[in-house]
Amino acid sequence: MSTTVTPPPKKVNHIGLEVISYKGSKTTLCAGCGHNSISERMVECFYEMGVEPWTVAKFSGIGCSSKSPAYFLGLSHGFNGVHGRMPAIATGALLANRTLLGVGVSGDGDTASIGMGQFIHLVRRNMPMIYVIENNGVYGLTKGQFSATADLGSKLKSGVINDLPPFDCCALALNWGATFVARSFSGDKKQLQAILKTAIAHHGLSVIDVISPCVTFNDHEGSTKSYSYMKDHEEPLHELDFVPSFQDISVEIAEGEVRDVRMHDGSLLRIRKLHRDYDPTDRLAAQAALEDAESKGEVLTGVLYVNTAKPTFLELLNLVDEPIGTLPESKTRPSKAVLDEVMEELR
Ligand SMILES: Cc1ncc(C[n+]2csc(CCOP(=O)(O)OP(=O)(O)O)c2C)c(N)n1
Ligand code: SF4
Ligand SMILES: [Mg+2]
Repeated sequence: MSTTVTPPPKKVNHIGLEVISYKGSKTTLCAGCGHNSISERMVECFYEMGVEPWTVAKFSGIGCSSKSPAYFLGLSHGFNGVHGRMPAIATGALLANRTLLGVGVSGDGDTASIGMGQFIHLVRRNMPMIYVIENNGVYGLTKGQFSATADLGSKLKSGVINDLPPFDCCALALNWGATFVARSFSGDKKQLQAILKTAIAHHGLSVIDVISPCVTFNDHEGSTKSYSYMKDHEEPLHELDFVPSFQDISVEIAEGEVRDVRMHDGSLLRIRKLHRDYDPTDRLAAQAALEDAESKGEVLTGVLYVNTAKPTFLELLNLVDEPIGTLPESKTRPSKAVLDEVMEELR
């Protein structure tokens, strides 16, 4: 007698997609590279948030980090640009189609060395997109030279000491008006998940600096971007949880235990205090906290700053709701009569 075995039901998210719909190609990065963990978090977070992958556009520059968008969201749009020029490409694409959810992945070299000018203008504009910096303190792809985020006194494998002070991309982003600024560690799964999900819900630019060790060129003693350095020096500001808008939020919480920040789509960033009082809506306090941590050699992680009120670049430009890339010529080009009138006025 034959029995029919019913396969177990497939696990899907709230829009009915399996996790495989959020995966990308197999990674070609080194085993143990922090960037691979960040790609895994991307897959999990977009799946759990139920984002339609075809509404996402991934952008990157050049570097091991910039290769990583190939390893998640294989059904999304993607553009791998020139080194340090990803912000201009992302800005153009998102202006042409404002309905896309932009996800930029950059490196510390791509952002803070060659791409600094582009990065700072993206921040100034509050371009609505997620901007992840996979920060390992070196140019991994070109064999481990110091980048502009390498800490003063940090040592290369060859023994060379870095004698220049670092740029802190979070401090720069805070200074120039970013509306969501966070720092995390590729080895801190829970924190990075909550930060990425909040960034998906955020209405504005989210700058996320993730310390992401390069196991091949910058994971030795004397490096300040290694796994062991981060284990000893990471100082989480708070414990984070993200409650999406489609989930029941009626969990019993004792008064004073957590602070909720309501995001644009109604979801909540739930912040549980650790050792200190920290208000992530106070920009000056965030800057002071970063400076204090730097003077103590600590790496402060968590949501440093969030501002849900500032208009985005798309709002400032007063763009039409429809993607301008799909408008017919009759709507985007003045008629011959209008052009003739303009010419007449200039006579
Ligand atoms: C215009 C230009 N200048 C220099 C290079 C060489 N180059 C390729 S990747 C890279 C640095 C990558 O470092 P980072 O952005 O930190 O990425 P990682 O590989 O560390 O993830 C450099 C200098 C290039 N490809 N293009
Ligand atoms: S060289 Fe470094 S940054 Fe590049 S893939 Fe290998 S571990 Fe990652
Ligand atoms: Mg790097």
